[in-house]
Amino acid sequence: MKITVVGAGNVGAGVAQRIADKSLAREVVLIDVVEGIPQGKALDMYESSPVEGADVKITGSNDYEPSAKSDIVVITAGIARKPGMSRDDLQNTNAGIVKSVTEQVVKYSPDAILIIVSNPLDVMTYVAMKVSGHDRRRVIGMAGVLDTARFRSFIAEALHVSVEDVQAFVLGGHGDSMVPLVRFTSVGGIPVTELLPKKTIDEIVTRTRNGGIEIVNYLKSGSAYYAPSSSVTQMVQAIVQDKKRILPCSVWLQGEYKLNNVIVGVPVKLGAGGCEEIMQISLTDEEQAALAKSAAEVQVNIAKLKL
Ligand code: NAI
Ligand code: 2OP
Repeated sequence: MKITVVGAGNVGAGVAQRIADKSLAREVVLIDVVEGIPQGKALDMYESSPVEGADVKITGSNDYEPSAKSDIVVITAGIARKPGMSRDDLQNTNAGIVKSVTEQVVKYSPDAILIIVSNPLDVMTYVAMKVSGHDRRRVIGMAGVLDTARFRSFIAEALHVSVEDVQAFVLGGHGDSMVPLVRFTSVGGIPVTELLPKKTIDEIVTRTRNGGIEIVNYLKSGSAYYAPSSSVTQMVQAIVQDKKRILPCSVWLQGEYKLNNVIVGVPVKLGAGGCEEIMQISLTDEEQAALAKSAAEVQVNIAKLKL
């Protein structure tokens, strides 16, 4: 396995390091436009490998040639939010960046599976899909794993239980109207509604929706990267090890969940083939309406793109 991470900033460097530490690839290539940054970070990571016990070759570059024939490419290039900015405020700048990055990625690694991270996530996944010409199995956006991790950690905190025992998923676009599905949330198999009062669950849903901005308001100079890099790495692991994990990912929908021509988060089977299947579940009218609202917001932003 050869994995390239484009964007050697907070998320990209974290992803490269986690992939290397878990020995998920023989070779990791880190790419960025800023001279010296990917090279320096990659060398620093490589020097940690004797301590971590991971035999992974990690290199950094400002061009794409060293990334040739990658199996997976993670795209984190772009600008991040600062206080007062929404993810949508990043759209014009990041669309240009993701377009040019995808063109290079496809030129050097035509067979790679692409995992998109740059925001606004669902729209940038659309940009990568259009520019690459790949079908939806090979262009997958990361957001649902992160939003679900936030939801799960807040529930575990409220109940003083292990995070491992909290199962949940969040559907929809990676924005304020994402849809945490309380009905499918359980703790050790027990529905969360049996364990927490509605008021607490509602507060956790709201905190999950605002999970990104909560971190931005603390950091001020950028956005979250520890949980995002963990979330990307879980998706990479599912593909590398053909685990067939069921994870919420942003993919192109063609009639699934009564949605057409839009990218939003839905439960997906992730394995060696990328997005191998979209898992369909019946939603209540209220859940369906919330998902449709979230998807409509993504569609409005897709329509604003000039590719
Ligand atoms: P960052 O600013 O730390 O890193 C971004 C990197 O991209 C910088 O090193 C920059 O030089 C590089 N870059 C810019 N243009 C480039 C180009 N054309 N080619 C290659 N590299 C280029 O930002 P951070 O925190 O790493 O976030 C990256 C992106 O991921 C942002 O758009 C952010 O909003 C998004 N994000 C998305 C999440 C999600 O759940 N989908 C979670 C966290 C971040
Ligand atoms: C987040 O939710 C920045 O979208 C990113 O933290």
